[in-house]
Amino acid sequence: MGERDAFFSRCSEVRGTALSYSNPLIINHFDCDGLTSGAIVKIALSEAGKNAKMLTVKKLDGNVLAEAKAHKGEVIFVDLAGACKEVDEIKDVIILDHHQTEGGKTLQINPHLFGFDGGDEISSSGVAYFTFKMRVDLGVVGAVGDMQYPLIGLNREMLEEGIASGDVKCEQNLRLYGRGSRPLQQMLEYADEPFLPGLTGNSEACKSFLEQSGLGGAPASTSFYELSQAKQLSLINFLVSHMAERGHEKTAKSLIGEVYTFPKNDIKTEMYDASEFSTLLNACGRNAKAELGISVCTGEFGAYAQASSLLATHRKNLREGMKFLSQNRQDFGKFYFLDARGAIADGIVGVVAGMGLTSAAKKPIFAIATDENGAIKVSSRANASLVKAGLNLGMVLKAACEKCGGAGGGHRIAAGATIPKGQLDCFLCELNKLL
Ligand SMILES: [Mn+2]
Repeated sequence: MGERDAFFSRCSEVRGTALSYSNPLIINHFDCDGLTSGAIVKIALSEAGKNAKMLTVKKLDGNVLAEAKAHKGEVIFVDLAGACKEVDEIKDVIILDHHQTEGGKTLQINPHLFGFDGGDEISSSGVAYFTFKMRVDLGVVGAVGDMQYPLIGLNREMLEEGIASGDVKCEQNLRLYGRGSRPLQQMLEYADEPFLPGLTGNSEACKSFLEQSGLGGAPASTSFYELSQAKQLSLINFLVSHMAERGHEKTAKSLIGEVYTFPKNDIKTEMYDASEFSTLLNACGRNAKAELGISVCTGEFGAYAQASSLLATHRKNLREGMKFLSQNRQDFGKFYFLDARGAIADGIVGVVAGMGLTSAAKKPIFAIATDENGAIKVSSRANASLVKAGLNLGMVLKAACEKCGGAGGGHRIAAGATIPKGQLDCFLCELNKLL
């Protein structure tokens, strides 16, 4: 158990400092957790009458640090910078983060500094929620987007506050993508997390499956969430036995779990459901439309429609990426390797790598793509059992980069790095030594 009181008192110290700024610049990370936490800070400041500038970035590199310094103070780093020593050189700066850190001179609110695990107990969105006590929906979405599932620890505390205020609902339900935002048939046909044997990609099979489960009469546009509870249950039962009959009991079980929804948001949109909301925001960030993601969070008119069409394209890219992975993944003994340069965009290669690593995998995966500067972007993913056995991908990437002239780090279960174009062999050798 971490030091709760100290954590919450640091939250209020950070809030006080943030609200004292007159011309703040928010620099936040571009993934779902970074967008939601950045949006919470932005909304909190705007409610206090301050119009903060926002800079959403893929990573904290020299250019971003230079911009931070050029702003002459009042910089708020969100979901990054926790372990960056150079930040101490900027004056008037605060950090809200959850990545592994030892802390520094800068005022920082980070679960790791208070004995909490920022890998699975709370993410930046939760840190931002507890700092400003608003938009608990965004708090939950960021945690889910950072793969902190199910919600435990401080995340659980945030969830319970959301349930108490009527902003969040938590129940055991179907965990298939599109349960709010897609018609039933599409939900089954396009299912890719996980694939549904005999259904995914086969529209005729999905249609007759729905007829057999007694849902053939429902209007074609009906989503899972619009069904009565009894019909939801019967569809789940049919789906589970369909999978079990085909020898996929384990996958069938993974279809059911805790689901977090937001009754105050529109049931027909991704924003009704934490997991779908997070996918929507990731699609914005990973397709160079981070600002759009922020606008969706702040509820700007028209933003949702744009984001939702972007998501359709994003999912098509992911399906193609998965296909590439299934045909090109190599087994390097201690790890899997995917050279996706020229095939998968650097913004989504990590997502693809994660989707391609099952919970039963015995080794991590490292995937590479080319970034906008021509350097090699590395994304690595592990699973819970590998982490439990002691694997720390953040440390592995950091160490490998020290030898090969790159920069990397992150979490135990997911981490990233950028290395110079000519250093791939060196990097792979280091991985082989470190793992
Ligand atoms: Mn994060």
